[in-house]
This record gives sequence, C-alpha cells and structure tokens, in this order.
Amino acid sequence: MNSKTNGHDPELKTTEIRPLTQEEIASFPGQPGSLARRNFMKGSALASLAGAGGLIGGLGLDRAAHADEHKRADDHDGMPEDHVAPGQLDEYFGFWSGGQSGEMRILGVPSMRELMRIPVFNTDFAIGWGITNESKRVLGNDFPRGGDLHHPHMSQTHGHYDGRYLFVNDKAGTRVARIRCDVMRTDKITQIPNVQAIHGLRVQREPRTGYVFANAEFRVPSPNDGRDLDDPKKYQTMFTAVNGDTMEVAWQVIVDGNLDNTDCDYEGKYAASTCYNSEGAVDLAGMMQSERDWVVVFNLKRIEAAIKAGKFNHIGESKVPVVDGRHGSELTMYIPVPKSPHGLNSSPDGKYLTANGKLSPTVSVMAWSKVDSYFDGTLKDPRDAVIAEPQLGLGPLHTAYDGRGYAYTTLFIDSQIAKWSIQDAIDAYAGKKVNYLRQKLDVAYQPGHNHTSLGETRDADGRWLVSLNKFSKDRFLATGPLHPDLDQLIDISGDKMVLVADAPVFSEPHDAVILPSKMMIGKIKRKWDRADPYFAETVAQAKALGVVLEKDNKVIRQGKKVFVYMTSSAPQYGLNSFKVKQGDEVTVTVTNIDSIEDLTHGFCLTDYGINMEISPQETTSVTFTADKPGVYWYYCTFFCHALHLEMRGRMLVEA
Ligand code: CUK
Ligand code: CUA
Repeated sequence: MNSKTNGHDPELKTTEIRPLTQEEIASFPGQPGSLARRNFMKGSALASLAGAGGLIGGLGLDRAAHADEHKRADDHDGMPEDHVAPGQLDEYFGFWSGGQSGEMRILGVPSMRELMRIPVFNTDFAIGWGITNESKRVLGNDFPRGGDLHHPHMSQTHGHYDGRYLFVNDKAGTRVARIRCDVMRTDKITQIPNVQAIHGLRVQREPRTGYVFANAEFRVPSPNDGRDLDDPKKYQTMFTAVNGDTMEVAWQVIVDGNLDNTDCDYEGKYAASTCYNSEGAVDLAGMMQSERDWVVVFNLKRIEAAIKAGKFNHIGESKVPVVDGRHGSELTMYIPVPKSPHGLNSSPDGKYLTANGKLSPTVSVMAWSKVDSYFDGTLKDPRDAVIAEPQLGLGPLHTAYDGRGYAYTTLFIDSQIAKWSIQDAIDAYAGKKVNYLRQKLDVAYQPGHNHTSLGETRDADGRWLVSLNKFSKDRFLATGPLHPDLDQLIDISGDKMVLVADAPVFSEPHDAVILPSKMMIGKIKRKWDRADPYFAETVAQAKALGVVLEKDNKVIRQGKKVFVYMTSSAPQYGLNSFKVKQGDEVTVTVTNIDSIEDLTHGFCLTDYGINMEISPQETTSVTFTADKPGVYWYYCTFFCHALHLEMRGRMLVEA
C-alpha cells in the first residue's frame, strides 16, 4: 500500500497510484452487482431499480408496491420524510424545464437533487451538444441560438405516462423538441411554421401521444414577410398539432386573440388554450383592457374531418394544412373567462378543465361534458360551460390535482398555494353555502407553476406537490445580483400541505413532471447500444470507407477532407497522434469501446473550441477546419482512470 494521511483528516487517504482493475471499477457504488450497492439494496423495495434495470420490463404503476414504499419513506427513524440518505435512490423522477437556459433537467424527488442536464436548444460544452456532428443533425444548421424551454411533458398512452418520450417547447425559437427517454437525449427538433413563440405545450392522452399540442403566443403578420408591420389588426396566431411519432406538423388552426397555455381532455376529443390578449393589442394597457378574455376549445375530430375534406389553406411556403378557427367556426368554441387567464389544467378524473384567472382572483372550472353539449348544439351559450368560479386569492396562475378531489392553485401575488375542493366549488357556484377553501400555504416567493406527482395523468397519487417559485430573495447565501429561483417541495399526502424542502435552481424552471421512478424501470439504458440510431449515420459513413469503428485506428484522406478514426479505452485513445495539413477539413470520430457502465471519455481539442462526450459503446464525431498550424493536444475530459491525465494525443498541423 502506498497511502498516507493528508494531514487534515486522518480518515481521508490518498488513492494508490496504479491503474484500477476492471474488478475495482465494477465495485464502484452504482455498478450493477457492486457490493456497496447490493448491501444498500438489501430489503429495499427499490432493489429492482438499480441492477436489474434492463431486465424488468415493468409498465405502469404497481399501487400496492407503491403504498409499501410510502410506508418505507415515512419510516425514517425521526428523519424528515423527504430525507434521502447518501446512496439511497429517490422514489420519484422529476423532469424539469430549464427555462431560458434552453435545457431540460432530471431531478430526484423528494431529495430535489439534480441528477442530469439534457441539452436541447442550448449548446453544451460538456456533452458537445451543438459541437458534434450527431447533435448538429438534430439541431439543424440554424444554430446556435439558444432557447427558452418552459413545458416538458411525457408521452402518454390512455392517460398514463408511457416512458417513450418527453416533449418540450422553445418559446424563443418557435420550436418543439422531442427527447428519447431510453437514452435521455434530444432526437428531433421541429421548427413550427407560420407562427411566433411556441409557449404552451401538452400531449394527447387518448388513445396515445399522438398529437403534441403547441401554442404560439405572439400575434404576427401572416405570412410574416415584412407586410402589415404597422397594422396590428391584421396580426394573428395559430394553434399547432405536431405528430409525436414523426415530429412533422400535422395541422394548424387560426384563432382570434392570442394563445398562452394549453391542455387537452382524457378522451382524445378536445384540446384547449387560454388567451390573455383577446384585445389583439400590442401594448400592456391594451392587453389588460377586457374584463374577460377566453379559453378556446379545439374539436379534434372536426379539424381532422375538415382537412380530409380539403377545407384548408397553405400559408406562404409552408405545406402545413391551415384551417380557420376564428369566431363563427364550427371547429372551435370560445368560452369567456376572467381576466387574462394563464394556466389551463385538466383534472385527472377527466371531467374538468380549469383556467387560472391571473388578473382575476378566480379560477374558472369548465366541464368537458358541457363542451360536448356545445358542439352537439344543446348548449347555446359557451359561458355555460363554466360550472364553478371559486375565488382563491391574488394572481392565480396554475392548478395541480391530487386525484382525491382537491385542487392546488398557485397565487403569484399572494405568494401562496390555495388548496380547494372541486366539488365544493361547484356546489358553491350553484348557490349552496359551502366553503371550498381548505388551506392556504405560504411559499417563498411568487409561485408560477406547481406540479403534483402524476397529477396530469389518470394515476394522480396525491403524494408530492412542487411549487416553482420565481424569487428566492433572502432564502439562500448571496450569489451576486442574480438570485436562484426556488423550488419548494410540499407533502400533500395528509389533510394539510406541509412544506418539507427548499431547492435553489438555476434560471428558470417553469414547469415539471413528476412520476414514480418505478415507472421507468426497464426503460432507461445504462449504456449505448452499438446499433443506436443517434449515431447510425456516423457508423454508416465509416462503413462506406471500410472502417470498423470498434477496432480501426486510422486516418483516411480524400482531397482536402481528412477522416480520423480512433477508439477510446481507459486510459488511451487508439491514436497517439495524427497529422493533417493547414486548411484541411478534419472529421474526428471516436468510438468508446469500454463497455463498463459509467466509463465515459471525453475528446477535447485544445485551442480549437472542441469538446465532446463519448459514453460506453458510443460513437461521437466532430468536423472542423484545421486552420492553425502547430501541435494541438487532444485530451480526455471525463475523469475515467487513475491515468486519465495521461489520456491524450497530438494533432500535428503542417503549415
Ligand atoms: S408559463 Cu411560466 S409560470 Cu411559460 Cu407555463 Cu406559467
Ligand atoms: Cu478517458 Cu479520462
């Protein structure tokens, strides 16, 4: 042994200097079959999650087992029930929006630990997102430009999360993106034509996703080619349905006013959106003028039928069928609600839709059955679809549900969450003397969205509520003028909401989805499959050049194009150096032939602005021009081995 104490803490020892054996690497906590992990797992209801992840094809939610876990979570020897001990796994996944960072994040709930970041619309030097050829194929040519990601939603089948995809919006770049849940990587980004600023986004629940519904918030001239600049009356926006399987735009609907947030029903018949600018104004005072704006409901079957019957137009260059859903159209229903409504939330029993008043202290509860009645002609006044309008407090923005008949509404101005009974609110609206309000909980400070575990599916389990607050003010150590946002975890399993944790977050989560980690068992890969479509094009190009990626280390020149192929295996690249000429277009392709879980390598080319991640069994490539002569070291950026620092080589560029 070659260890000594470090002089500060006798418990801390420096590591032996020798390459780790494969057995030692395999014994790291978290490795399948590792001792540390197995001891921890003993007797744990989560045992299946870590090691056998790839073996158990569990779908859906085992409620009995889930109840057991609750007991275990509560049974914590005096520790608070959100406490997740070191090495212990979270019961829930949280998929968090990254707001204007343009990324999505994976959190563990209830620990609120950030587990991973998934670059989507942003560039990311750690992963090489926006740098590698594989990511550029997803991002397209028109980047970097960042993004503003508000709303992550997981694909559903019959109103249950199905673990296939997460869909997200980009308000800043008018795009919708899809993230594969098996590898947690963005695989498609679609530019939405004819509109500006995709904000609200939701997924079809029945029979499946299916459609991804996307709201364009801002009204613009149509087409937006320089015409009508000074004539805001001619501006318009559209509701968009994207096909979640192909990520192609299926159709668009022109609406009156604007579109803010969206949701859909549980039967596959309708989608709906809030409008806060029915006035069609272009300034603040104008947008706040009307006492009522509206919720617009889209009749999916009628829209599909209209398109089938050829009753649509094209706008400009776009091939997307566009139908007219403005007032008077049989495709839509406009339900007047007060005042500049924001969030729109379907209740998990499939019966109700709630529009949050924002500038009105109320939320408006609409019944989907009344929407049926409107479209079959028996309900004349669309306002009669509103069956309750509880007064909750100042600045209602979003509502979440617990599956037990209660709703939880964020009050932005009051900095509170109001818990209320849906049935009591309906009874009060009908004239009964009942108090629908159950509790108001102070949050810190100014909440936007809130989200309950499984609350946007039929499986709403009433376990956790997260309040995504916009201000943290004095709650954390100072971080300079820019403060973190503050996400607060609230236990809603009892009669009273109980605040259990504060979690600082980087700008700016708007929304999240929370689901039991059990639901993802067997769905998340722990290393890449060599046949993965994410790098299939790179593999095909190598094959065309006669290169076997898993073993060849060679340089192929085609005129001024140079293809450099190398493997990586801790702690070495397959090529110690390669030589190119100044001005060459160089493509470096690295294949990580290590197959041990978590043994990721990086490839960073010094002074060339290039870094990329190559996880076990992955192939990653990058193309650049060797415009500077000299010696440029490339080195590994993921600490992979005791000799990680020695994992490097030279690019020699001849002048
Ligand atoms: S929006 Cu941000 S708080 Cu973009 Cu869902 Cu309501
Ligand atoms: Cu390979 Cu560090």
